[in-house]
Amino acid sequence: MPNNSALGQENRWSRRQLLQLGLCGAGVTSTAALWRLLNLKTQLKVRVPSMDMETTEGVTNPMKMLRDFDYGTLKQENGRTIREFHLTAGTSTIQLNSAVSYNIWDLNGRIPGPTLRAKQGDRVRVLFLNKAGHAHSLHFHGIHPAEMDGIRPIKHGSATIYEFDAEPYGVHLYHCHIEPVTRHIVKGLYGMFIIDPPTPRPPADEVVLVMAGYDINDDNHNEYYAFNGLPDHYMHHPIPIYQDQLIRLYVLNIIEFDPAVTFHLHANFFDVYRSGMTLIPSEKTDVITMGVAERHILEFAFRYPGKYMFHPHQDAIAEKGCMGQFAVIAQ
Ligand SMILES: [Cu+2]
Repeated sequence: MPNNSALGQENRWSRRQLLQLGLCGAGVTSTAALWRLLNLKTQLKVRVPSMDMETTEGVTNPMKMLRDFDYGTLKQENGRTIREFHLTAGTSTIQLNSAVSYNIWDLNGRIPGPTLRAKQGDRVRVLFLNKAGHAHSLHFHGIHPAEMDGIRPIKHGSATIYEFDAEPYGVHLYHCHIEPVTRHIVKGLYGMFIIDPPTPRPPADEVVLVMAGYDINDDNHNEYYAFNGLPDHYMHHPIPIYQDQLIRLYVLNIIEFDPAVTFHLHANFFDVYRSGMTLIPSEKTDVITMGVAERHILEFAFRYPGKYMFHPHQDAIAEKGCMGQFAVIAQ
């Protein structure tokens, strides 16, 4: 395949072409903004490698979770778009490694829970059914009335409805808010909640990474860590992406008991959209610090094929399972 991406053409655009795109002069000067505008202008076709989905099954399936977005069911009511989601809490056992299993609470039979996705301005309706044998709730990050804040316990066998407007756009999250919250999160009740901006972001291969910890002996320290549910999974099954393809990572840190972790990408730099709440990146770096519940959009493309690690640069955490690789495929 010829290299026809905006990234590949970055150095070949003439001043005249840039003027045509309005990129010269006092306005846009950053490389990131240039890529973004070129993307918008050229409407590049996004290529996503096929993946082996058979690597794991059931509650933990990190390969499936990478690009699995739940857009809910669309309904029209009184002239408004309603986006209805169904979330059921249950119980499961996961295998952290060949010797260690751990009892968790799951949402819709998975850990992390589904990546919910709406567009700014939609009415979001979440039907929550608790079958997890203990009182739970779903607390969404975002702007909503107090009665929709998800701090009221929903008993086992009961259901409730959370309904609010999707705002503001960004990368948000939801999680159980029943005390001890640390315990309810460590045992699996969390997920990402993406609200897309009114004007869609440029085309990209979009990938979700949720960083979490497991405190299996209840000592308020994590013994294991994971991206998307399973320790070291992407280390042994690297995530396939294409060379020169814009990658849009949605990254969430939901690791309890550690005050903050970083996310570091090897052999590259990424544009940061803090909390996903901007359309213009605020910085470019190769390591970013996230406190608990912080999340960002990180955008990058790889110039060279090969395998590249990503992990927190708290290497003790990386060495306990929060470790993965991208496998960059030549095109
Ligand atoms: Cu809970």
